[in-house]
Amino acid sequence: MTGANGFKVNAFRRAARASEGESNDLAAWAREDRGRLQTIDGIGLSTANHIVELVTLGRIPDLDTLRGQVPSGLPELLTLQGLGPKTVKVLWESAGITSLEELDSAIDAGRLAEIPRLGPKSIANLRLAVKARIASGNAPRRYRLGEAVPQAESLLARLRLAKGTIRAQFAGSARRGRETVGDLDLLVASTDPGAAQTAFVTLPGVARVLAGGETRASVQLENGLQVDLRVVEDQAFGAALLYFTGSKDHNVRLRERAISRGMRLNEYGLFVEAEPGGEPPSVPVSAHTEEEIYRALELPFWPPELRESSALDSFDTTPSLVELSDIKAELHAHTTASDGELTIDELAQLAKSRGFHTIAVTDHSRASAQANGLSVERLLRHIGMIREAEARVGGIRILAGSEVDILADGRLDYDDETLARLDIVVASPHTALRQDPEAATRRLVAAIRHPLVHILGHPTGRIIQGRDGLSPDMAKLYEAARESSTAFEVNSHWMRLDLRDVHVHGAVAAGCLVAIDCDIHSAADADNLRYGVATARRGHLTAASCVNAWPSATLHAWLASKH
Ligand code: DGT
Ligand code: CA
Ligand code: CA
Ligand code: ZN
Repeated sequence: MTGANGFKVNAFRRAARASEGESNDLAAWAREDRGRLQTIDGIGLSTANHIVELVTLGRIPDLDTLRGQVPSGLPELLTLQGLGPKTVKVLWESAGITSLEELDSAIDAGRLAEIPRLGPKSIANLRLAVKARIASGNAPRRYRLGEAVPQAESLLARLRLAKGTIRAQFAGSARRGRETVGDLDLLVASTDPGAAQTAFVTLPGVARVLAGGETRASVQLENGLQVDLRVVEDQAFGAALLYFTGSKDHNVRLRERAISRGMRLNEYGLFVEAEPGGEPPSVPVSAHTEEEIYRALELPFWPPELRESSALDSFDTTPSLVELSDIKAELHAHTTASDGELTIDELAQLAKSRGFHTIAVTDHSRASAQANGLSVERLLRHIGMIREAEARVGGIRILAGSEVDILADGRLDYDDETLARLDIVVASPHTALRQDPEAATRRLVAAIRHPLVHILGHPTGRIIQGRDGLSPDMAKLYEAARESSTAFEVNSHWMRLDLRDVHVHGAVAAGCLVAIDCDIHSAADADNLRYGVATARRGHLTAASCVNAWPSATLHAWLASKH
């Protein structure tokens, strides 16, 4: 908007994404060892200096200067569908528009018609975007993965019934398994694009149509979520899926790779570059599947969860990430004894129906009084009932466990003698989640190193879009966990996803074990496993380091090693 050099703008974007995806504590590097910042792919000297400023001064002087050059309501306009920096600049300079409200009244007054860059169709689409934003309370909201994915699947189920549909899939950040998504991106291969379009805009739950065209449409659902649809030919579905899965960064790198091999990659396929003076070839080298395109670019297939910002040469072969079907045990579940909805038997049946060999009953400990945590006496009786249930149900190991509170000072909520009676101990922080990083580090390290603890449950206690939770020095936690063979939980609930993806990556790189669990309180919670698995995959977790993917004997040997 200020006319800055595009390469410089992109360098900042790249650095922002690189630091967002970094599992190391960049603030510590900025204070102690600033040269190390530049070892991160995407961070150069100038952006490293700005990170140091941000950490040491609490602000970036250049950014303050830039903010001073632009009206404060203007950057928000960039978050509207269809508005890029060049158009926003024109709106500002030739129509004096500096905020959403001013844009809204300018559209209503018909004042945009005189602006050169904007045709009637763009103005109509912009009007819908502005009205939708104002209707949704002015905030560009992001939706949590577990709020968006079920929506995507029910929309796809209906689109698959439309005449001419061959395949249909969701792409975008939802497919990459990001913890929040800005909008949904649906892709349909169809022999009858008109039928797909009609089916789309008349889907139940659609509140308004934001934009339409021959092969594309955008709608807003009643809950405010925006959904973009692309209809493509089946022959080019792979290329479109690759393009719309993103991330933009990954796409840019793939395109560079194609160019370096004399090819051109776009949403329609991978093409051989035209001979000088010749016609561009209309038949792609590959376009039908993503796998073919990666192969033609001489790259291993990149799982969608890894398509964020890593350089393309980070793998020689496809990393064999943990998969949903690898999970054979649930190690964190509650029953009616504390705050769960299921009985021990119902829980066991649920786990059996998923093909699991083991289910751990881990009700809350006494400090979680609001969750009806168990006194020592109740716990001892509960262990007896779990043993009886195991004998009664059959065909599955039912472990007697506890989700024991980690008190603010790092002590556990039951004494060691009580804990020693259990098959599995999940230790979790539930209170004092605002304590300072040093205290949080001491607290969590103490729990990790406790000889009877197997799993550190939802380690930071964060709630996505709710609370930040603890921010311990993760490197110290990784070290303690590796030395004591304690696993970090990835809590699969889409409000938690804790550990988060970048911390899973840090733990995996440090050689730690990870447990992916659903923290089951009701039967539906078991369906959240996919989000936990996606988060773990974003953190490069393999089945070998995931305790829930181990065969029964390996899992039980690890559990027994803690006595
Ligand atoms: P979101 O919706 O903010 O959570 O994130 P995405 O990644 O789903 O982004 P979205 O919905 O804007 O676009 C979906 C994908 O389409 C994106 O990941 C990559 C591709 N794409 C969209 N616009 C561009 C673009 O201008 N350049 C490139 N290279 N790719 C784009
Ligand atoms: Ca999206
Ligand atoms: Ca989109
Ligand atoms: Zn729990």
